[in-house]
Amino acid sequence: MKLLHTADWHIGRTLNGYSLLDEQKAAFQQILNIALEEHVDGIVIAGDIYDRAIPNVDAVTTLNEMFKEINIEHHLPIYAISGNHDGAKRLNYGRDWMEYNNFHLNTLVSEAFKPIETTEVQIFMLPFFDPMDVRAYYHQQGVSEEDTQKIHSIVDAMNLVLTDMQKNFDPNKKHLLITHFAVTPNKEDKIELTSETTSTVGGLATLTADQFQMFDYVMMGHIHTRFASPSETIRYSGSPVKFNVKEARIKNKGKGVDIVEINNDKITHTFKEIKPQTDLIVLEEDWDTLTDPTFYKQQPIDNAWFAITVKNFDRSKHINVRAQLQEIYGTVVELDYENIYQDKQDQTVQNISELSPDETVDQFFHSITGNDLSKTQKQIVDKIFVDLRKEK
Ligand SMILES: [Mn+2]
Repeated sequence: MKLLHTADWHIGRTLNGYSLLDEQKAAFQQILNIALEEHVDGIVIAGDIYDRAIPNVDAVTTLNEMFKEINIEHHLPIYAISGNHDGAKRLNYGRDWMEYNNFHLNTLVSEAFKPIETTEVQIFMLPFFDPMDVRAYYHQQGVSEEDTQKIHSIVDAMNLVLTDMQKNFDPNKKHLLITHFAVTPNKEDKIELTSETTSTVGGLATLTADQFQMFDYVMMGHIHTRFASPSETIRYSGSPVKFNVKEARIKNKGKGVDIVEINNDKITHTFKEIKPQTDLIVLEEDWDTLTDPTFYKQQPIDNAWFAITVKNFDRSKHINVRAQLQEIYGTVVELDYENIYQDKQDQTVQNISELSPDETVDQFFHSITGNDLSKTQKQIVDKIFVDLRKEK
């Protein structure tokens, strides 16, 4: 059996207000092409399919088209679960109908215990959950409230769920798990998590690789880089698209999907790259360099988004900085300055809560330009604050 493993599509996501939908569509076409070239038996989407619980109309329409292409046009099975960004109940709509076409979608803990069976494998699909969801599930199963109260952390909850899954293991088959959590290599090692949502996992304890050892292979979502995979058999595919500037800073770490091949003797994974349609480039240079044609002509200015930090910048000497940079680079999704007065600023800025509003403006102006407000400028600031107080 051969599966394509992807996760964290976050359809509908924006980057500082810029829609990523076209980028996500381009990535999707590549994912589909890889699936067809590799003749996979299905596509695994390990959670965070949408970016939010109530996605906008464009996002819903786009995802619907994607699923249609995979499942109806190309007859490829889909194995999908919800992540912490998805609205579990909403995404669950239509589940029973889709099942008829090999579109498997689990969004509730209660759906995780019955695997999808082929002649060689059992695929368990465990959506993202909160310890509270697991308490509710076991309470429904007739476990006393006293006992469900003992499920404190995500680790407690996961151990219970995995143990009950294991009861349904067929010893003659390989056991695969699709899930959506932050899992670390072992209790001692802490890896840097790049998902901004890890704090919502709940509980103080962290899930560790050893908890999942009963599975032959685990396909995960939640952390957006495959380099966070805790072991050879517990893998993150990473997101197919770069979602933020922090990710763009990490050079030579392309996005992609995994092709997972399940054979009798072993399970292997092969990374397949997805090329960005519009790349996100981080530049940190002096103003003179940024506006020097010999520099910017080497940049993919027709075909990329830029996050720019202007170094050693004297803002008093320039106006319309963003406009000038956009003239050269096109879309500038993020603009920062490293001020030449930075040191001075550190000395002069006092505890901001001790300053009056006009003093705050005064200090800000000084830290940016190195000058004090003129008499006229002070009058303008005063007038604005007086007007604001009136509005209150
Ligand atoms: Mn995610």
